Amino acid sequence: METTQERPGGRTVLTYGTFDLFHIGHLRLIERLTAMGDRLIVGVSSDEFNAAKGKRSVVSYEDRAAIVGAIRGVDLVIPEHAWEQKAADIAEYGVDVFVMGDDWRGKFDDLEELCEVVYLPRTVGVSSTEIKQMLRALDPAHLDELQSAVTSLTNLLTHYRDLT
Ligand code: C2G
Repeated sequence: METTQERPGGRTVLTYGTFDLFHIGHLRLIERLTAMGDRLIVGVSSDEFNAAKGKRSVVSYEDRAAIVGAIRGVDLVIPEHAWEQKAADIAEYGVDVFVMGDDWRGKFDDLEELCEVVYLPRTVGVSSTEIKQMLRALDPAHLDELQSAVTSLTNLLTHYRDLT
């Protein structure tokens, strides 16, 4: 991975994200980004900025940044501290194309004055939120709730069957 001093020629691509509980949707996006240029810069949301986004990530910024930085084709990881830093990052790193998943479609069109803006289709069926929900369902405390609900339903069905 390069340091901020190296400025190779070619087309520079930029994206941002939380990348919590890194999953195939994140990987498919980054793979497509690496095919769009010669240098890929990924802004990873800091824990504090996540809180501002109303998100509490499971994995720390340091670990999320390390995971993203280890992916083949990611040349530089920078911290994302605020919504407003994109224009300055685009200027500082000579970004040619800014790319986000299409759940953000239209949200960053103002950056079209500075560089190309592209929204790519999200990978359907996976998200950090869904993974968290699945993990919660496996939580023993939650399983007790489910068990008592199943018992009540079974008793109700048995009672109903006795009545008919
Ligand atoms: N993504 C995707 N497919 C999924 C899930 C996410 O393509 N199944 C994309 C999103 O569209 C986004 C990137 O992966 O472009 C990172 O997603 P998140 O980690 O959820 O980041 P987000 O909360 O969207 O933060 O300033 C921009 C924000 O930091 C983006």
